[in-house]
Amino acid sequence: MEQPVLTRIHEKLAAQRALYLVLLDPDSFPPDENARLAAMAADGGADIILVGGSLSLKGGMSETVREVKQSSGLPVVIFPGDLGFVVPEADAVLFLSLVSGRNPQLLIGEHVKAAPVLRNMGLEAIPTAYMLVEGGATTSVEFMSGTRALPRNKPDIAMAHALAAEYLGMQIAFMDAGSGAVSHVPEEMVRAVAGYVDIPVMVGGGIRKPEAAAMLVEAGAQLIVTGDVVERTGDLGLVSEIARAIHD
Ligand code: 1GP
Repeated sequence: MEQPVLTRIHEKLAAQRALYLVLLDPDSFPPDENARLAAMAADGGADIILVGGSLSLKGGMSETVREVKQSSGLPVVIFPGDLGFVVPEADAVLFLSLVSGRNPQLLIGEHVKAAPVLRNMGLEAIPTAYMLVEGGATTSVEFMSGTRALPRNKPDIAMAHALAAEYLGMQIAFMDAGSGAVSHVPEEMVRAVAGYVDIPVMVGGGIRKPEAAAMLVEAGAQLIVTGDVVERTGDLGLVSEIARAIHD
């Protein structure tokens, strides 16, 4: 299977130390407002737009993805809570396995349902290990998935999960403290995991400041995700500063 978006990620990582992914949630804003935020993110230096979330109460994935893609000119990758988020307008989908949990539905069950749908849509699947990390509050992912987060003070547990995911063939290790987390994934955990696996480490959840993004990249994160801070502030200056902190 061809993987143009994943290939592009690796090409960019050969030239710059990390990439900036901005997450937009179709439940937060209507498509035109998300399109405006996506254009702002692109101006600010974002590399990829993620669209998705844990729950979809309002729908609107197709319109959002179409408008976000058009306004930003960036690759749009779905960050799915479930199969309902998958639409053919996107460039790729994070094919997430919730490896920090022990819920078989989120380790293989949903994938069996999703795989033929992705194939029929011609959507690139990026096999991604999703590791939920304690962030100081109960997250939507924790509640919806019925799984526990990895303890934030146990880097060894995170290391073993990421390595197992790599050995299972997953292409990205995504450590997420969940949207709006009080505390982002600890620097020490990122450093430990990034030094232990060969696949790129993605980090998200509770990253609100350029300094935090820079510190996590310094620790070895190659893909940094912010959602909440972009949605709440819509501030081009702040997004540009975060992008610079990630890239430079
Ligand atoms: C959540 O990692 C993403 O899954 C983004 O988190 O909204 O806290 O930036 P924030």
